[in-house]
Amino acid sequence: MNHVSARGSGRRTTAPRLRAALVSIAAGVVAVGTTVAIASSASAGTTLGASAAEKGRYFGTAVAVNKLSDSVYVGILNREFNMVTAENEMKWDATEPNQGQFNYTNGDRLVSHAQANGMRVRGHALAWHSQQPGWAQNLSGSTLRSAMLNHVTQVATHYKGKIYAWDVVNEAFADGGTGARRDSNLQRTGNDWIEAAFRAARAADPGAKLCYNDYNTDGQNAKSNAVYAMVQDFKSRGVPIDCVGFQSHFNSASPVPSDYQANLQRFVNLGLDVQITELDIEGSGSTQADNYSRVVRACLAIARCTGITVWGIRDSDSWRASGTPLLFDNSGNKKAAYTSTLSALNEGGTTTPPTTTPPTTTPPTTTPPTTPPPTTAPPTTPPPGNGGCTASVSLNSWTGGFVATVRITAGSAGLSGWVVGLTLPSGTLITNTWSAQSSGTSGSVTFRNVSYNGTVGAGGSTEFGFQGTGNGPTGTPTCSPA
Ligand code: G2I
Repeated sequence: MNHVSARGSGRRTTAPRLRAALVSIAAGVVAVGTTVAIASSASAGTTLGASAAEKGRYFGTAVAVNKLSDSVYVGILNREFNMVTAENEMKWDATEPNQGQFNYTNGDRLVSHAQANGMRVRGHALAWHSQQPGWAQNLSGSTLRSAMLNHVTQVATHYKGKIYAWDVVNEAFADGGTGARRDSNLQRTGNDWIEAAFRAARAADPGAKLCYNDYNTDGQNAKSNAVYAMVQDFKSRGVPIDCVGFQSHFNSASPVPSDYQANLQRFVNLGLDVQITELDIEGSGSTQADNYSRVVRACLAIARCTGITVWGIRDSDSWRASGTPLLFDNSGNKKAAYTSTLSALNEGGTTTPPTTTPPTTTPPTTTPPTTPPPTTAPPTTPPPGNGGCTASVSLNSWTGGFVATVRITAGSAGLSGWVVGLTLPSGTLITNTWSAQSSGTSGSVTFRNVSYNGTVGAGGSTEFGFQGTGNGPTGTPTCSPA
């Protein structure tokens, strides 16, 4: 594919100019597919993660930790993905098999693997009617409510600082046309169980985005309307929620809805992020490939659709393997759906990257801020006019902690690597860094690109982030090509 050859060193000097020319042609002739595809190929990523990162997004997969010893599986995982979700290992039955006895062995293995390979982690799932341990299934009323809140608190505290976003509550609405809550032991503890879970999660890990996650909510219907009304109510009352996950399990009986993008957009309009959290599409060949590219295009068209996760790597890894719903075949070969997904990620010259979500409400219960946490304006760094790069920081802060998102913008020569330097106030400590390698945790710190985000096309940008205790960095970071 020309994606690969375009990244060869011999073409680096001419590619940006060619791309710039073609992008300007494309800008004037909207929706001429061929032109856009050629234009983007000059700086396009060659893996799902790298291509998503060029658009300011992530591309993730569900991981079964017992497959981390399978070299084909791990090879694809490490090459293609920059976000992981534990398929089962962070669920209630796995993490608290006996009441009050927590087992994080397999969840921790996934986090270690992710951190060692420059990937971030989506947490799945803190409170859910399914995959509860037997002891919880037998509880009810206030005993169950307390046990659930303790579970949320313990697990979110254990993984504090290591999780990009938590599915705090999963699948709490009923299918069908009623728009009602799903009947479950958790629901029977009182209608406010969902907001109670979100509040407990925010108090335990104020740096994690907190999501509500569900299926059959991908288009506008009674179920998604009910979720929408709940989120609207949460926002109006200050219940901490930052994102909604759309599982997006599709097949011929449940196809990609025609109003998929519009439905995701209406949630974004409520003031939160959306994520595609468990994507798989049964089928094969060009039909499946076209459906995957539709989903990718919908996400890229929405500024606050922050990323896409597929629910497994090879078809044989899927919870519904017979439907061959994933991007790699049983041997690990790329399918047509992989190619169309990568092409869709590489389409278009520029896409507005997602903004950083400010904390929606006063977060920790331990040290409640008297005013809503301050949020700095999103970065508006102009691209540098030469071969260098610039960096800017966007901060979400609260009393005692912060999350910093750093945007690197390449100059006219593009980048094949970058180093960002900044100084932290005394007493500030970095507790977690993603999408960069940091030289230290305090004082003057430098951050270098990781494997998938070093290459940035002319005028393009990429992001990394870190979080810590104390106050966030002040001043403009330095940026230089590496
Ligand atoms: O069902 C697909 C997904 C729907 N949304 C929530 C997700 O958490 C859910 O994932 C699936 C996993 O992919 C399966 O792997 O959740 C299933 C359980 O609801 C998982 O299946 C379970 C089997 O039912 C168990 O028998 C098995 O012990 O996986 C367990 C671990 O392999």
